[in-house]
Parts: sequence; structure tokens; C-alpha cells
Amino acid sequence: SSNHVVVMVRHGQSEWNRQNIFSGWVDIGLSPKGKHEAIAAGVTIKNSGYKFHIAYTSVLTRAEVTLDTILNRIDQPNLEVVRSWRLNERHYGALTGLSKTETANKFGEEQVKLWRRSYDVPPPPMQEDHPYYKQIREDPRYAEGPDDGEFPSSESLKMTSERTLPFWKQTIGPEVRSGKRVLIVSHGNSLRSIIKHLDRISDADINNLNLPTGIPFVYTLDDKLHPLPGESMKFLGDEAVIKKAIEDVKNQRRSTLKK
Ligand code: DG2
Repeated sequence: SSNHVVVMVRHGQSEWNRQNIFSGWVDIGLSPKGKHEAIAAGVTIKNSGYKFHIAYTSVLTRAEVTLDTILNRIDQPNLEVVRSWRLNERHYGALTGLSKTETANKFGEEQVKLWRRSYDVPPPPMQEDHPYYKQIREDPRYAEGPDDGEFPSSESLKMTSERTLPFWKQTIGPEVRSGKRVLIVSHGNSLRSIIKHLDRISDADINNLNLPTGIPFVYTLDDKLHPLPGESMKFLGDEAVIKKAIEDVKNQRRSTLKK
């Protein structure tokens, strides 16, 4: 039996993260700060000495650009990359494209917190007349899936995990077990769904998990893909940078929601 290292990272800040707008499946690019965070993530991974056999990411540009930036920095620009809609961000339904602040003002802080962080409360569904419906539903990148029956109109974290965890278990897991070192670049909520599974976080406690953008973290797993004691979600890099990034995520929640 042997131990397996998996490095994960949420993409750098996107333009809509910067403007505090719900993104979900809208294909928003990185902000200038996000591009810098992606470079910094690459430098951190390089300084930690990691090399990979394969990488996984979503089909959204913010994750893809973050991954490419990292791979260039770690001198593995030609690494095998597998892209899947299963690693996409949670589909934010009718909230997609709305301001997080205005949504909190309109529906109340508690309701918005449930939509953003609860395990099983999905945002209201995206209807066909939603401004982003066509752009998402008719995007040729989804020709490969999801199929009509599984195409989401909004997703809770639970619904998100119903498509991320099969991918983790059936596609990523076997590669990890076979000894490959894996890098995953994905999104705030899609990564929360995987972390919840790996660390057996309860439905209630998952509310409190917020992921910073662009800070890589490491899991060391046994052959059954269970984290070794004390080897979960270990953020890489400078202590002060990690501390500030985690505080920024918390503050973002506070300052954006009107009291
Ligand atoms: C954000 C997460 O996803 O938003 O969809 O707006 O990770 O792709 O930037 P990401 C979005 P919150 O759940 O933090 O509101």
C-alpha cells in the first residue's frame, strides 16, 4: 500500500468574482488579479517541488486558463489534461448573472446564504427566458454532455456532487490509485463537493467551508482514497498569504451582504 498526493486549486479571481456577480456556468474570464493569482499558484506549486502525471479541469475558461498558467510555470506545458463539465462550477440557476449584494437585499441575507453555502437548497431554476439560458444551453462544448436529461437548470451542492463524485470515483480515483500524481483545477462549489466527500464533512458543517481563489492545497490519500490523518486540505505557500486569502473570502461574504 502506498500514499497518493492530489493537488487541488480553485481558479484565480474571475471578472465576476471581482464584481460580485453569480457566475455558475457563464464562461467568465480571469480578472487581472486572477491572472496574477494563477501565476502565483504556479510559482507556489513549483517551489513545493510537485510534478504531475495528469491534470483535470472543467470546461470553463477561468479554470482552463488557471491550469494552463500553472502548467507553464511548473515547466509541464504539455501535460495530459482531461476537461469535463462534471468539474464545472455549480449551476447557479436563476441567480446567474445577478449581483450577490442586490440578491441579498432582495431576498435577505439568510436565504442567499442557504443558496450559496447550504448542502441541499438549490437556487431557483433558470427558465428559458433567462438572459443566459441560450448562451449556456446551446454552447457547443456541451455536445459531449450533459445530455438533455441531466442538463441542470440549477444545482444545490448535493446535486453538484451527484456529477462531481462519479467523476472523482470513476475517472480520477483509478488514476490516483495507479500511482499517478494528479492536479485538479476547478471551482469554489465543485471543489467543496469533493472536499465534503473526502473529509466526510456533515451536511450542516459544509456551510462554513469557503475556498479562496488561487491557493493550491494538497491531500495525501491512502489506497482507499481516504485522507491520511492530518493530511487534508493543506494549503501550500506563504503562511501570511494563505491567512489573508482565507480572511478575504470571509470578508467578501460579510461586506457584500447588507445588514
Ligand atoms: C462562484 C462561486 O464560482 O460563487 O459561481 O459565482 O468558483 O467559479 O468563482 P467560481 C460563482 P459563491 O458560491 O461563492 O457565491
